[in-house]
This record gives sequence, structure tokens and C-alpha cells, in this order.
Amino acid sequence: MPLHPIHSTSPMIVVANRLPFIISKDPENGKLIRKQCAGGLVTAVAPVVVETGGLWVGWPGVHLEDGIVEIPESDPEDKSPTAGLKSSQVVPVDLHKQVFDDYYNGCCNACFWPLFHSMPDRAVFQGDKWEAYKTVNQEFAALTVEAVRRLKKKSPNDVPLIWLHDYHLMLAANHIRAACELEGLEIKLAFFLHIPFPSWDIVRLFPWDDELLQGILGCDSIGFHIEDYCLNFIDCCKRRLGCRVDREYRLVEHNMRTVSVNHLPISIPYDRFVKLAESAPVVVKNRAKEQLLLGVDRLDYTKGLVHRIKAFERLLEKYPEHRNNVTFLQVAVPSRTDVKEYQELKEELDQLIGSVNGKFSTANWSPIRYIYGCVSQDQLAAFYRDASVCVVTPLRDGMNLVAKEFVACQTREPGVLLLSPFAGAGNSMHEALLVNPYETNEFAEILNRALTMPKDERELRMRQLRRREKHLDVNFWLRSFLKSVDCLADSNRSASRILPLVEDDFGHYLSDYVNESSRLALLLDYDGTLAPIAPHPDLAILPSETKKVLERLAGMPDVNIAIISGRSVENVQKMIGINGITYAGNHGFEIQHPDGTLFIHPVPHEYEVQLEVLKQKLLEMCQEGAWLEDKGIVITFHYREVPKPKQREIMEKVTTAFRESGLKLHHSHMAYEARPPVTWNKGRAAIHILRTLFGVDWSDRISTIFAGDDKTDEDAMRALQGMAVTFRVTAQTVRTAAMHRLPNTDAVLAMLRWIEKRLGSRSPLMNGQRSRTGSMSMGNGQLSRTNSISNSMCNGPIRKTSVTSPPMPIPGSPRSNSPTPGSPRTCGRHKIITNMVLSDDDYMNLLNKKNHSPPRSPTSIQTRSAF
Ligand code: ADQ
Repeated sequence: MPLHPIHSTSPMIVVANRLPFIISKDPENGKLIRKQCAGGLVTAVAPVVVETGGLWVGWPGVHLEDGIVEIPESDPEDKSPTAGLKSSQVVPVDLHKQVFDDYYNGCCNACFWPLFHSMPDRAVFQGDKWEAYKTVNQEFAALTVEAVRRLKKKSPNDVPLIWLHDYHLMLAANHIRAACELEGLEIKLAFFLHIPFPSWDIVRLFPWDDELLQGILGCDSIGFHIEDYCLNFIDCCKRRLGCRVDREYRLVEHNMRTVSVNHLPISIPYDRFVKLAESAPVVVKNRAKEQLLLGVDRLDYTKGLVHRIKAFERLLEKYPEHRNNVTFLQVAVPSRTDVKEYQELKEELDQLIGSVNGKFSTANWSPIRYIYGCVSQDQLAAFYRDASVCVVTPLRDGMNLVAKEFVACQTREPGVLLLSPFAGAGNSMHEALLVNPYETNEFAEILNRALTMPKDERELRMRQLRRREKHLDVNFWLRSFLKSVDCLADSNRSASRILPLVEDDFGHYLSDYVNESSRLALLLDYDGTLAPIAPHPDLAILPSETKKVLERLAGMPDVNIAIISGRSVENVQKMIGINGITYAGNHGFEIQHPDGTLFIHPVPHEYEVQLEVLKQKLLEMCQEGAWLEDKGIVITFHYREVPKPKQREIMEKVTTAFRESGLKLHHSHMAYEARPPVTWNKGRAAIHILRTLFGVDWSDRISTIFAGDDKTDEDAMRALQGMAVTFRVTAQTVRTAAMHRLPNTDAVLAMLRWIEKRLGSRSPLMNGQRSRTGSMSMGNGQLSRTNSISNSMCNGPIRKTSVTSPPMPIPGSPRSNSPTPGSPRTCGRHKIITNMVLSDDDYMNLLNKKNHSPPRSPTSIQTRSAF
């Protein structure tokens, strides 16, 4: 138990890959027994779980053929920190052997371990292993929710604190959160990473980085060892996910929640190590003048063992006076011994040690003593106590506890700590001699310096190191963690929240891109972007304030607004009701320009026939609140209002109807949609609109902003990548190609207001007339045709048109019947252009033009407000 017990105000559920002890079968009677494993984490955290009546969820360390029936109670003689943990407080996660192997070895060890240690060449990215990782995380999550239910049943008023540990469980949080929200179970969710969190340059190599980051963001509070890792994480959230962040207060906004990111340097049970060192018998019998260099590591390629032995070899070459007088004792714990890479590392190390020993050994002295195995805590403490120099030189390490254990055990003649700056510990243990393990010569020099350091300097350095580690021990770490999640019994902490997004905040996103002289194209989705989502499309009303700002913007010179919606063009126009802007309906299949030009993308005749059949079938299914929205060439079947228990049945029926009619089913917000089977979407429609309005070189001259909330908007975000600033309005865990995320429609309004203010000095257009549409330099014949029919037409309200497009052949169909391209048709007061589809070459050329690039996310440190 810690000397000063730490009280948590919440019962704690620890979720880690491993249980805090190892379960194995007693070879004599076949009964399950607990074996201790006394790491720092277990020592610090297990007492809190015991004290708060919490639970520990984890894998027991063995696959038991007949499944785990019951976790054994601890031995009455057990004095370890987990002794008080009753079997009823342990939730074992029993996983299928193959799935576990894919998750643990295939994903955690073969991918995350090297990647997070900034060794991407060693990382293996495999989709099936990632799937196994997801499955196992879900399994852990399900058992954690079960644990929450158990605690809630016992004491309904408690809010359990769930603490997820390490890179094995980066996706569990959102599953836990979703299940608990559904059942109304209040919880606190925290995560701690024991390894480094690398920079964006490394994280972006992981093919599913967005899922990973959003998985971690499922927690309320995230902990890393050092500040650098916190800033790396925040940077990734900003650059990969487009989240709002506050670097100064270490906050990230995601799904309308503020997630706090804390640097919590882990440490050791300092006093326990001091006691061990004071009582441990001498195990290394040195000669009077002999000095002991010590290395203690898991045998892992991140620990820099090969580099260390090479530096020692260089020391003996350069400073022969150390021969016969200095011994290097390397203790290496076997680790991941079934993995080829680790077997190869062991072979390399064996050979290197053999070669150095062969080169320098004498009859009475060998330069390197090598223990490949675990040593007892007593023995370890004695090594630490009696070593002259401890060499802690990982190539990369989250923290490294060995450095701290050595310092704690230095109870006699003070030694020297050599520390790599690439270990988290290098960040705070300033009095250690820092050494870059990659610089063999320099390394040898520093080894020599450590071995010859005068006593007064050693004393001074060690005293400072010990003072700090005593104060910042593992209990301090635990207290800091509990404080960061507002669960420390004897302390108050006012949680920080990211300030709500306000108008001025858009300066960070847009001020480099939009200024008073910009020609601005504003491309906006309607539902969920301008108007809040409602139970029925007719109820999704444009807020009056948004309408007013849009009207004023539409009246400004050099501002063009286009609304690109999944509604029919007539309907979206009716919902918005502003003149002088472009309306694109049916995901851009119909585009109505303010000058009256109506573009309708041609659709195959077969599609129209199939659609008619499907329509009839779907109409028959319009029961129990389901209804069909007929938008012409697109139809949408809504089932939002269908009672929950009936939804699955109706979804199956609809899916069958789509399959039978041969049409592709598109899923949107609680609805299914049939769309023409042509390569046209909001992205191509957006480019089409921009090209029509501004000419083929629009991206050189126009500042373009796109905002949308839906999956269909992603097509536009992708198409406009590098040519526009894009926003995804979402409060969900979604993958997006947008540069930034906005939480809701209010944020879109704030953006419009900011733009209005920015362009405020412009005078409004007279009579809503836009002269420039016709005066653009034209890219090709098609465009000049569009623009030649511009100003004189359709200034009044636009009439509903019932235009059917000419049949377009399905490629390969015997009914192929190409329409005559090029000639605009007239229908009422509207010109209808049917051949405005960009060729793929044109389209690619356009995408490749990036001269007029929108600004990338700023990376400078921000203060108060979040970016
Ligand atoms: P590890 O990579 O395991 O931990 P480290 O922090 O050095 O690295 O901890 C190793 C532990 O193993 C120490 O407590 C040490 O005493 C013990 N140990 C090493 N060799 C031993 C031996 N031969 N016999 C017995 N015990 C031995 C991960 C991260 C680290 C981070 C910790 C804690 O990689 O960076 O410091 O988690 O968060």
C-alpha cells in the first residue's frame, strides 16, 4: 500500500491488456493459481481499485481451453499490491487464440510498437490485423460495460471512472461511451499511453490514423508521459481530423465534447525501492578498484542494446586503462521470444557480446557479463545500488522506469546515470549525463566521463536526482491523474473546456485565404449545414438569422453562393428563398443558376424505367411512418419515423426491393436513396458550378469555401482538396476529407458572419445583378455557351420545370443511343444544357492545378481560443 493512501471519489475500473497478476495452472493439482507481477502500474493502481471496490478488466495471460470458470482468490500469504483484489473484482477477457494473436502480435507488436517508437520501417500495416484489433477492442469494451453495470447495481449514485491503458486499447472508448449513453449509465473515461506518442509525420503513415485518433478521443481525459507527446497528439487531432484544439490548455474538441490532454509522467514506488536497496545482500563481488557499468532492459530493439555494447567496445579501445577495471553487466529480460525480429536481435547481441569478450577478455576478467532472464527484485535492487554507472540509452522510450529505479536504489556510494534524450525520463532527469546512443564515439567519451567523475560531482547530481524522484513518485503520478479527471478526494479542480466557437475564431481558418479583395465562392449544403436536421425535411427550416446573412452575402459583389443539396432543386430553392444564388438539387444532378440557366445531368433511360418499378414497390411499403420523397431522378425512402422494433423488417424489405429492381442502394440519414448510376456527385457538381461561374481557371483566382455535413458532401470535399477550404459539420466519429470540423449549424452561421464582417466594406449589388458571369474569360466552347445565355434571363422567381433529360446509354447496353452533344435546349424560360459534363481529362487537369491553394492548418501555438 502507498504510504499516504490515495482516495478516489469514484470507483475505478482499470482496463488493461493484462490482469495485474498471471493466471496459471498448478502443475501438481491442475488448479488455477495467481502469480504476482509487481510493475509500477500495478503497485500504484491496484490499491485504488481495491479501496474503491472497483474492478480490473484484462487478459489473464493464458488461453485456457475450457474457458475461465473462476479467478482464484489470492494466497493468504500474498503481500503483493493485488492481494486485496477479490476474484469478484477481476473481469477476465477470454479471447479466441487466433484473434488474440492477430490483435496482439499482428497489430499491437508488429505495427503500433515500432510505429509509436518512430521506427516506421519496422512497422507492418495489415488490414486483417487491424480488423482483429477492432474486434478485441470491442470485446474489451463489452466487458467493461458489463463491469459498469455491476458497479451501478451496487451503488447507483457512483460515477465509475474507467481508466484504459496503453496502445492495446485505443479503440475501446467510443464503444463503451455509446453503450453507456444508450443505457443512461454515467461514467468518466480516461486513457493513458505508456509508450511515446509520435509526431504527425509518423502517425499519418498508419492507414487508419483517423479511426485511431477518434478512438482515443472517445475518452474525456487522455494522459501521456511528457508534454511533447501531448503536443504531438493535439497536432494530429488538428491536422488529421480538423478538430479545434487549444495547445496552451491542452484541449481538443471532438463530437461536441472537450477532451483534456494531460502530461502525467509515470514513476516508481520510490520508497519501496529504497527499502529493497537497503536490505538487499551484495550480489556482485567486485575487486577493490573494479567499477560496474549496468544495463537493465527488456530485450527489445527500442532499448538500444547493440548501440550500447558498441560504445562500450569503443571505450575499451580508446581508453585501455578501463580494461581489467570496468565490467559491463547487462541484464536483459526475454521479451516476445516467439517473434522472429526479437530472435534475430538476441542472436545479434549474443554474437556482439561474444566478439567483445573474445577481443578483450583476460584470464581474470571478462568485459561483459550478460544475464538473459528475469532477476528478483532484491537482486535488481542490489545491482542498482552497487553499480557505478547505469546506462539507460534507449533509441526511443515512453518514459523508462529503470533510470528511476537506479536512482532510488543509490543508497550508498553515489553512481552516475547515463540517459538517452530519446527516453521520456530524459525530459526531467536533468542531472543525468545525456547521451545520443547513435553517436558511438561521443557515447564512449561520456562513458569515460561517468567512470572518472569526481565524487563531489556525483554526489551533487545524484542528490538532486533522488530528491526529485522521491517527490515525483508513482503516488504523485496517481494523484495527478485523479486530479486531472476530478476524482481526487482531497482536491478540487475546475475542468477546462474549450470555449464555444465564435465568429472571430474563423480568422484562424480563413484570414489568409479570404480578404476584402477576394473573389469568393461559397458552396454550402442545406440540411444539417445551414438548417438543423429535423424529423421531416419540411421541418428543416433555415434559421432567420442565417437567411439574413446569406441574403447580405449574396448581395455583395464578387461573392457567389451555391447551395448543393440532396433535395430537389425546386424544394431547396423554396426552403432558402433567396434570389441571386445558384441552387443545385438532387446532389447536383440539377443546377439552377441565378441567370435562369438550368443544367440537368442526363441519366440513362434504363435507370428511369427501373426507378419507376422501384418507386411503385416502395410506395407499397409506406406504412408505419415510412414515406417516399419523389425528387424526380432521385427518390428517397425515409424510415426515421418508423417505430424502432419495426425498422429492421422494413429495412430488409427495402433492401430487397432495390436488389430486385437492379438499382444501387445509397444509405443516408435514416433513409435509403436511389440515384442515377452515373459518375456524377456533389464533387463534380461543385467543380461544374465553379467552372460555369468563373471559367476553367477558377481555382487560380477564386477563394472557395465548402461546408457540408453528410457523406455525400465528402465527394465535394475530396474533389476540392487543395483548391478550397472545406468544413465538415459533424458531432459524430466519422472519417472526413474536410480540412476542419464544425460542431453544428450555429458554427456555420458564425462562419458566414465572419465572412460578412471580413468582406464588410463592399457595397451591395444593385438589383441583385451580377455582371461578371457573362464577362468571364471562357475556358472552352461549352462554357461560353452557358454564359452567353446569362443576364437577360430569369431574374424573376424560377418556375418549376418538368424537364426530362434525354436518354443516356448505359455503356455496353445494346440500346446505346448517344444524344447529340452540345446544343442547349430551351424549355420555357430556361436553357437546359445537357452536355456540361467535364471530360475526365479536363477534370484531372483541374484537380492538378494547385497554384491557388487554400491555407493549410496553422501549426503555431495558440492561446485561449481553440485552434
Ligand atoms: P517497458 O518497455 O517495459 O515499459 P521500462 O519503463 O524500462 O520499460 O520498465 C521495465 C521494467 O522491467 C522495470 O520496472 C524494470 O525493473 C523491470 N526489468 C527490466 N529488466 C528486468 C530483469 N531482468 N528482471 C526483472 N525486472 C526487470 C513501458 C514503456 C516505458 C514506460 C513503462 C511504464 O515502454 O517507456 O516507462 O511502460 O509506463
